[in-house]
Amino acid sequence: MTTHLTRRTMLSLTAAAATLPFAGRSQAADKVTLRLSTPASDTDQRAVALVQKFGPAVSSFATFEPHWNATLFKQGSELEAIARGNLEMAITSAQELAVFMPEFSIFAAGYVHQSAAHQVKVFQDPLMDPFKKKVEDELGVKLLSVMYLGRRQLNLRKPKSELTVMKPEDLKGVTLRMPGTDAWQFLGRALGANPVPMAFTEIYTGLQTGAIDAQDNPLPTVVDAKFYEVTKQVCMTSHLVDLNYLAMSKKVFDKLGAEQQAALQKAADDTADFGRQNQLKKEDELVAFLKGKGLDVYEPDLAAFRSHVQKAFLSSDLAAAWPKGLVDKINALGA
Ligand code: KDO
Repeated sequence: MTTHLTRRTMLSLTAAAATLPFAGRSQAADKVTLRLSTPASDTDQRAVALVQKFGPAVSSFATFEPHWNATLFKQGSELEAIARGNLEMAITSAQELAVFMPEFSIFAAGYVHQSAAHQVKVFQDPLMDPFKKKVEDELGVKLLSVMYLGRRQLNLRKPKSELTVMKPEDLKGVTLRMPGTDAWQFLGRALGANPVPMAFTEIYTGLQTGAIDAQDNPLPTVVDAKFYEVTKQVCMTSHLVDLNYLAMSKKVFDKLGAEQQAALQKAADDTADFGRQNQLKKEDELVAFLKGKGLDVYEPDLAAFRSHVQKAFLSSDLAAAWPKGLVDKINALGA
């Protein structure tokens, strides 16, 4: 599932897409069809928010057609699909964008974002403008809103009695599934584990068969994807306050009238807000749920994880691509 496209290929793809006829608009109803592809399931809070808020809010001029569980495009190939003119919308990530624009890895680095509110402040701050512009210019993708995925935690097959994870050293030799891009794999190594790439839709079976020892995701995902059925513990590292971006083809967006564009932007922001509130509530409630299912849920030595992960990122090749002074600017927007 690793994306092999280079930035140069992307530039030629967007140029080719610009010459295609406008494929998304159905002539009969004169409504634009907005197909969204994501690995998320239909019960994920981002999906619920999109169906309840986004679809209805744009229905006077657009038909929103979501495809869940990576059934339309596989995880990690959505940006390419939009750039080629084959898809209108996706839920993408900083890690996926970093494949094409390495500086995006700053938003994928462990212990950088501090909270859901901090993510919103960063996304709305002028510091994001050059990032957003580059994505539009080079991929033909418009980042509409920032969606809250949640605090990522370590979720392991072995019970705590067999493996207690207090420090990064305790993860030595643990095969940790991470999504397939470099920024993700780096995070897995920075945590002290042995990361392996695997698509989201394969995690459950990977845990069930023992192909992997662990996976990381926020608690709502652990529950939504039923990973608790095939794991025995959650170590609450909160190593990444994870975000996704609601993304759209810029070409499709630009074809809309000014009022429609404003309505669509508001719909995206309302959707992200609604999903964020629901996700935060779930994160709070689900510790009890998971304990009720028999899992050990506990906090490790957070200071040890934070310093290990931060040190790894700051001295990495990834950080070499970060604009100078940006970490300080991001920190200044935090609590
Ligand atoms: C995952 O593959 O672990 C991940 O959580 C990565 C996110 O960026 C996002 O793609 C998410 O999966 C999917 O939306 C499924 O929840």
